[in-house]
Amino acid sequence: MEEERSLVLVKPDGVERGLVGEVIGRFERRGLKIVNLRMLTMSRDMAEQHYAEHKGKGFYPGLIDYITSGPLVAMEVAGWQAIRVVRAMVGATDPVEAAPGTIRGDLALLKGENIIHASDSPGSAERELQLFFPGRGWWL
Ligand code: D4T
Repeated sequence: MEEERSLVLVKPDGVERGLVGEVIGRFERRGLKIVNLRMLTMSRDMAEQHYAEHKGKGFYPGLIDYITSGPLVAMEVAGWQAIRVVRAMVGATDPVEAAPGTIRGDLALLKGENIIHASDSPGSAERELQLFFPGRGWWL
């Protein structure tokens, strides 16, 4: 655990609600750096790769529909223990359980529309970053 990179998504509901600047601003004010950024609409194929671990679960079809429903913003966030720090700032998966002061605790209400994703380990961060930023390097 030291300098780390996390893949963060502002999901389609977050983009639709105009929360991209709010989310990026929180990371920047914390001292984290945005070192890669792109807006895209995920294909179903890409969504199935990103959420492979959830395949077969009851909420999976709705999750794929939701994440492919419109443009999202993907970013690579870098900094000291970035994976842990970003997850703490994002809050619990179910916004009802998310502490006030966290992104979900302040800005979201429903588990199926929780506005943001952040990598949960260095291994998933590397896999997710390659999916959204293929061929990226570590020079930034
Ligand atoms: P993501 O991956 O979107 O950052 O969310 P988390 O890491 O916080 O949570 P997760 O992978 O367990 O869930 C992925 C995604 O599925 C939705 N979801 C999850 C849902 O709609 N119902 C559920 O019961 C669960 C567990 C929310 C986030």
